[in-house]
Amino acid sequence: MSARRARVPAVLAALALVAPLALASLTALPAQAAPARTVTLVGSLQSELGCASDWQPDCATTDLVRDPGASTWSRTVTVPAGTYEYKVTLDHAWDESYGPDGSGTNGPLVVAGDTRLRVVYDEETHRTTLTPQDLPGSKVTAADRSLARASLRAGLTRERFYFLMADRFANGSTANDQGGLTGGRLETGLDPSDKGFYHGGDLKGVTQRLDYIKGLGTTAIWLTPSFKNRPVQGSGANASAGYHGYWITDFTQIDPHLGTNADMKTLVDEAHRKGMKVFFDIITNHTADVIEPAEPGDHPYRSKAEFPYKMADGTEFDDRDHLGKPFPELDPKTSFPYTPTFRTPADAEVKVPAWLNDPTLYHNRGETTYVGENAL
Ligand SMILES: [Ca+2]
Ligand SMILES: [Ca+2]
Repeated sequence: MSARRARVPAVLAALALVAPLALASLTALPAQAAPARTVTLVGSLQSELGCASDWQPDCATTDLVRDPGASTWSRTVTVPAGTYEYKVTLDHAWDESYGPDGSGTNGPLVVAGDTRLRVVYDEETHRTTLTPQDLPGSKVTAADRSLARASLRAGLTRERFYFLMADRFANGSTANDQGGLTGGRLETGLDPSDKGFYHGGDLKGVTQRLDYIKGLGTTAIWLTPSFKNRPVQGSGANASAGYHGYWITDFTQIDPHLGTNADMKTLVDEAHRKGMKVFFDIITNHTADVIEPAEPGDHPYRSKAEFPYKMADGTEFDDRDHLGKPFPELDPKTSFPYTPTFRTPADAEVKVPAWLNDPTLYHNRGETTYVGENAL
């Protein structure tokens, strides 16, 4: 008994020694582990929101407020009509600042009138979202729902597409900007100062930015046509480049300005890995301008009524009578309203696959007027 009693003071003494240290630690720790931070909406909209001027990281008027129990900070602001740029800064200084996509780049904002916006910054992703609060029709009615029907393409009706022109999206490799060609812009097609020419974007750039694309809510990327194009068409003031992908010469390889077939495989694999589909746009109703009429001057459209097709032996025929059946034998010299020729000997073999170089597989009726039988 006496032995047990004797121990008690020793234990108390030990506690007395430890306790002041523990208390000191408890009071000091929160300040070190989670310093009180501030998150501020900054930009050219700050003067409109009550700050002394724009781009003021220390203007507390546009501070966001921490959402309890969440990783987000938020505030609702009313922005008057105008064009603005914005980002968020931390701790009332420029040392750490983030644009809406989590990078350092400012975000654009254009509003046509007083607009109430919910601003939410997430400290885990560093992304900021702006959500309009008073959009008309925000209360969905039964009539609205009846209008929002599923697509007839049932498998795609829930996809959220991001339509993307690789040449204008992100330049992942400057090595391919000229498409492996040499010379000026009329040879290579490259001129980033002209909207009608290649600007340098490529599939590598898309692959590098897949997280950004997915962050927009994308479930499927729709690429503009990506096969190898005739780099430049037209002449003089009408010259422009195939950055859009609609002047295909080779249906078996990616346009060298955009990258390689391997780059496309990588993009598709990486997109799939992130849960996104990739839609590959292929133009099948025309190719690059390679064939031209031998007849000099302009080439207005010549209709089938006035200029019927002719078989190689000269017999007139209507192509509609040969749907699903073998086509009659044709002769490029006699079968068509205009006589198809190639601009250069090289053009006669430029298309891949090779059967596309057969001029009798084209209408050879002159310039389309986009109406009637020649409408695309
Ligand atoms: Ca301003
Ligand atoms: Ca490039």
